Amino acid sequence: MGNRTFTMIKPDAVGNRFEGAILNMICEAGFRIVAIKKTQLSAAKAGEFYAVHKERPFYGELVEFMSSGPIVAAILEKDNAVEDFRKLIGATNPANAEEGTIRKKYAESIGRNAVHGSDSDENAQIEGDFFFSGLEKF
Ligand code: 3AN
Repeated sequence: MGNRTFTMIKPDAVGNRFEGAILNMICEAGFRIVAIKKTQLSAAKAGEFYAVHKERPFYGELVEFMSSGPIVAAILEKDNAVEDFRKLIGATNPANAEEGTIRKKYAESIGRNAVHGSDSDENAQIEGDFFFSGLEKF
């Protein structure tokens, strides 16, 4: 069980000004912010981040959306971080997300689903390193 995960508040949620409310839910759920930044991905960088989904039919749409506006990237710390964070964000499709989850509250659709959460300890490490240097983690 790892104690870190990686998240992005996606362009839909940033555009809708839900950053503060989402960060508040994350902190209230017991996660500590290890690193955080607001940035905008180029299409090339978004493509690199989501390279594992290259063969999926929605890859082009995903890359276009994720580079369409600013995002907030963060590394979060808590016991059992990856699993607990995925519970907090809810199902990929907000229509299937449980009450009280971030996606239920703030996501618009399966593509514009407000937040990203790593799906394994290994990916949490890779994704955190994609955005943050050692000097940016506290
Ligand atoms: P999750 O983010 O819940 O781990 P994945 O890994 O299946 O979900 O998908 C990665 C991202 O791709 C999702 N966050 C979502 O934004 C997007 N996505 C997944 N399925 C679809 C779909 N059918 N249509 C459009 N975008 C999708």
